[in-house]
Amino acid sequence: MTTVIKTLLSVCLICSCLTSQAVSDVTFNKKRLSPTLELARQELTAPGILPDITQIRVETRSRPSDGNDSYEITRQDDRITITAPTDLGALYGAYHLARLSASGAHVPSHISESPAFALRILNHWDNLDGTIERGYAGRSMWKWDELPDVMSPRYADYARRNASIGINATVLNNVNASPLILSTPYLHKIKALADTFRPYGIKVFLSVNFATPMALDSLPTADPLDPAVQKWWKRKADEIYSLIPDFGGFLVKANSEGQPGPMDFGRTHAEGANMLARALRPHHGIVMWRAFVYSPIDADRAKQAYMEFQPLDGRFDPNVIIQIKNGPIDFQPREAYSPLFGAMPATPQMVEFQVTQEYLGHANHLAFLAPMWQEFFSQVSPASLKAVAGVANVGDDPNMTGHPLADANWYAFGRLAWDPTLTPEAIAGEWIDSRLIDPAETPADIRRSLIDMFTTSRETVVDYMMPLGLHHIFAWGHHYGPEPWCDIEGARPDWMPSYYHRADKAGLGFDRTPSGSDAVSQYPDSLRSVYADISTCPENLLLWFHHVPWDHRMQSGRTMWQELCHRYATGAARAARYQHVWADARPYVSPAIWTDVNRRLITQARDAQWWKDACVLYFSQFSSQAPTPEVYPIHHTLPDLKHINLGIDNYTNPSPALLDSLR
Ligand code: GCW
Repeated sequence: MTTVIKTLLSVCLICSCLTSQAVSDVTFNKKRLSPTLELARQELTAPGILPDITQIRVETRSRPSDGNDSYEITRQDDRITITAPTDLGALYGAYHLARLSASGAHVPSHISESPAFALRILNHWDNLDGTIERGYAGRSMWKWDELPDVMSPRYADYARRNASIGINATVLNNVNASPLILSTPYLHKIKALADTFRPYGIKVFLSVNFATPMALDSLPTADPLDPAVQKWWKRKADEIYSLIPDFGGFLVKANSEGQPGPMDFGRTHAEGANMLARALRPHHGIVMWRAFVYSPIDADRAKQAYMEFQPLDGRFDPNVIIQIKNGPIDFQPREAYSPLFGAMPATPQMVEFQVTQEYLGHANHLAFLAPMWQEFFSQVSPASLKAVAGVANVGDDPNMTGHPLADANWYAFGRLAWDPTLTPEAIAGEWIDSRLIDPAETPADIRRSLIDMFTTSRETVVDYMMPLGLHHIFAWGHHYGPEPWCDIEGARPDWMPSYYHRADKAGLGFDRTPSGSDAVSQYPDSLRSVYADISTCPENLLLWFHHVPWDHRMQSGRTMWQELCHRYATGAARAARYQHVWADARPYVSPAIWTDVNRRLITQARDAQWWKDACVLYFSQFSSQAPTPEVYPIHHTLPDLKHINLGIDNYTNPSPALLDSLR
């Protein structure tokens, strides 16, 4: 396969070798193929797929009671059989073969697959005006002004890309939801999308604004206990299902960051969620109710979701799932897991990951996130969760993800939602082999270095942004550059970096032990004691849980200050080294992708310098110690950095004054 052809892989998953033949004999036990089986047939007869195979037989039993997405693949010599209880299972089997084929891998004699989670869902934060909150890959894919009359072919591409990695649901709009999404004209647009996605096994969900009855139909209240409000939601649910019979349900951000919710009417989250759940229940719909809240009751933001939700355990209807971000604060480069997981045994829970890189360098930095999600699953058992959601990194950019390598995060999300035991190395290898290089033509050491670059990249970002458990020291608003000094008059204290880093002459970090905010007590006993003790707390979370003296001795033998300098220096150095890995890979990657990624890696390395310089210079004012030698060269001065505000807009469109200040 030539590297140029690989360029096309972002829109065409199976295009192996265009000159070779298709599998000549693909047969089905069913006489009439459903749209889903028709898609499977297309995948299995695509040119170049499985050059060693002559025959593929697809056996589906379609017993709806089996209702799962599992499949088996058996191979005997040059013949393959896919067996699945449902048509969708067969399609997943076809995608599995397509994946193996695209990466040139051998088809083993037996494969048996069944997803760990029944619901594997993307959350789009797309607004109806075409913008995407925290989106870095262009504008929204959904062309609301054209729908339902004009159907972009990209809708089917999108569905295929999801289905090919096992994603089976999507929330189309931002959790900061416009009430208009539930208006009848919009429902017709959504129906058109749902019809396109259905053969791919993708169910549509919507984010809803809790006050929609007031905004759309002038009801005087949205009180969940008011019968007129309940009736309004029931009617709305009936209307939705009359158009989209397999509609999935609602995602709700309530009483958070200005969004309306049941608490505006003196009701609880449970009362609000149950009211919506009862409207959906006759249609088998569900409510995903987010636990991302800021409660006024406690100073430590890391404790708030737990304090607000844990007491409601057992009060939610069975078709409500509480959707919890992986960490207790907000998608930071590294967080401890949210203690709400496992703390509500009588309530279904699901995790929300962020695939879009709001806090990890947007579409400029390479940060392969499988290691982060794997870390989460090593702490929270997948078996304790009902579902997995990922905030999408998808937009209308030609490659859909902005950074060409960010497609690997979309891919990794789908693969881990299917099988959370997959290792980051395995996922990176699959993606690199099938979408970036031709493994047969790429030297093993180059392939290995690419996999290493992927699997170390998240830790690299942690090191140059927020090592040792530091968190939320981002620049105001855009969350791109560093601004540990940020101080906005009148803003919420828990949006200020100093709230989190707490730097002073004594040390650095947030004391969450019993002598501090006591957030450690929200964890199970076994962990509480580990986290609460500075000598047993994992060092990668040290400043998350402790206010640590500058001269505290670390495992490396360095003091905390020296270790901090060391992490910033190694993070920045590693980011710079990725350019060499990429340079070596140049002959094996398509020129367009190579050039694009190269440009972004240069930006990333420069940003890593900014982070290192800003944080080390800023914190040295408190440590009263000079940066260690490995931090040098230091390229900027603190006054310059403060003056610049390191915003993404400043950075991508630098003003002459900014450029001057950097010279
Ligand atoms: O991560 C923060 C973001 C907001 C987002 C919010 C949330 C959609 O900065 O942009 O709003 O979390 O998850 O609701």
